Amino acid sequence: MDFEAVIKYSKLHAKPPGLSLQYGTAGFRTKAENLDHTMFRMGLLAVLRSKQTKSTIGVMVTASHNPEEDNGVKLIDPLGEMLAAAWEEHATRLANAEEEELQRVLTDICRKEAVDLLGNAFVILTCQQLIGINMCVLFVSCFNIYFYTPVFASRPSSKKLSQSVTDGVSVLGGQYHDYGLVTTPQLHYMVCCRNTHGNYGIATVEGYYEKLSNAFVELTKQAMSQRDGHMSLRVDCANGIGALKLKELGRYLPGCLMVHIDNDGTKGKLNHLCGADFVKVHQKPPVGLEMKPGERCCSFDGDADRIVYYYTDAAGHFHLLDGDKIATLISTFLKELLVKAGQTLTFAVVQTAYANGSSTCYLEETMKVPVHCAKTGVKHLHHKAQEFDIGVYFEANGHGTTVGDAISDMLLIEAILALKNLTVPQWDGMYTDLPNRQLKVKVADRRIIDTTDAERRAVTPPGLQKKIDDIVNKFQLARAFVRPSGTEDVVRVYAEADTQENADNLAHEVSLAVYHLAGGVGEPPKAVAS
Ligand code: 16G
Ligand code: MG
Repeated sequence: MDFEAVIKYSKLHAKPPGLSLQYGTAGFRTKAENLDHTMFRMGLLAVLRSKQTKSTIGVMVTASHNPEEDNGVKLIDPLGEMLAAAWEEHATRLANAEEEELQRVLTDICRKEAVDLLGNAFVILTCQQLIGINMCVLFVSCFNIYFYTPVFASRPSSKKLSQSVTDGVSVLGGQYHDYGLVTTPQLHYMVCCRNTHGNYGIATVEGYYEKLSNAFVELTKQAMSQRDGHMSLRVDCANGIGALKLKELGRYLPGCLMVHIDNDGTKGKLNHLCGADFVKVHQKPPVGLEMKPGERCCSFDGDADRIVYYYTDAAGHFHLLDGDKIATLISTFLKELLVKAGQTLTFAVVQTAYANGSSTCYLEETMKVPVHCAKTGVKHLHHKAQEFDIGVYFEANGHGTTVGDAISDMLLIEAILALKNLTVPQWDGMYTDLPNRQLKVKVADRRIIDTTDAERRAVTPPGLQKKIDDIVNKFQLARAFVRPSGTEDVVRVYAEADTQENADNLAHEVSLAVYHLAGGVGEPPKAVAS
């Protein structure tokens, strides 16, 4: 390794002394102004990982659902999965090394991971810059580097930050190639395809559309031929990249599925009052979408790795079908097929603490499907799901399947609805969600909260869990937990109970407990306005 060059370039991306960051649930996220050095160093790390695995590695520069002044970066492993845990630790150490420690930390990583520095590194960089969001995607593999120049520039930080990544890649001898504008899941797909030499699919966006649309057509052709008229779906694309990609996919889909795209980025701001996260957290329809009663609608999030469905009934009531309902639909479908085929494969559903209690109860007691609870974050669910012949995993927020892919999940849901000849209200009627509420609390240092039992119980600060238990005991069918966010500087609170009013009150009381026992800052949390 040419340490002299690394150190010289590193000075151009100098670390703010004393700044400490953590590779969180899905990479680093913080104010863009504090990320330059991290980007450069993740460029270095991606090359090392590529050399070690002799494979393509993805690096994505993204601000995801965080506010506009934030940005972030995550690495994608050879099979399109999230970065291995040991390398997350290397990432944190590398990002936090002061300039004079850089050489030692790099040498240490190479030694621990037996990186062959003489090996090649192939890197592909793409950027996604849409209204209100910029995401840059970098692939590292053992041969080259691909770079994509953004179309719309609205977050000034991303261009510079992606340049910092490529500086890091080049200083260790990587090369560039442009992979174009892609969604996060498409990036994961490409990484997997490249490293499995076409066995998984062709590593192009066309290959992705062909793979998904062929599977959809194959799966549904019989059901579609028996239908009167086409199926139709309204999609809120959160003003993100999903709109563009869904339009492209449309060319590969037969006329039997009509997709109407709303919030396509031409008018609104990314994720602003729309998108899967907004719909799930606020439990109301997005702005910019005119729903007719009974009309089947869904929302993607900004980078198209989450999806939730919903509709309004004749009385105008809004009904949300979140990740739990999606997991239930998919696992019920698969379970029925397994029973029909007389198969004895191991089968389980993986959820997180956010899963609605009714969904867990329905899966376990009615469907007789084993359910496991994992920590928040796709990587945790993914690894648990891999323990079974068939594992279905979804977070309640609509993040599921391989790494979360709103487009492929949408097609799967549409296919199942067609095959089972189900309407959304019928699907919704599988079980009734317990009313729930999510809140966030600002504290001085969210690391004060440590959790156990897949984040369902707080171990620290002392007294907090006891207080939560006491509050929960005052309500019926109640459950609540708190956890430090892995992507935002807040503590998240989840509560569910027999009525919406009780869920709101429970969430508020637990928020106050967090505020008082875990170093809340600012005004105490206010009661939820129903
Ligand atoms: C990230 C995770 C998502 C998780 C969310 C939780 C990935 C690819 N993404 O977006 O799975 O639900 O963080 O955020 O793992 P929080 O820790 O801020 O609640
Ligand atoms: Mg997302």
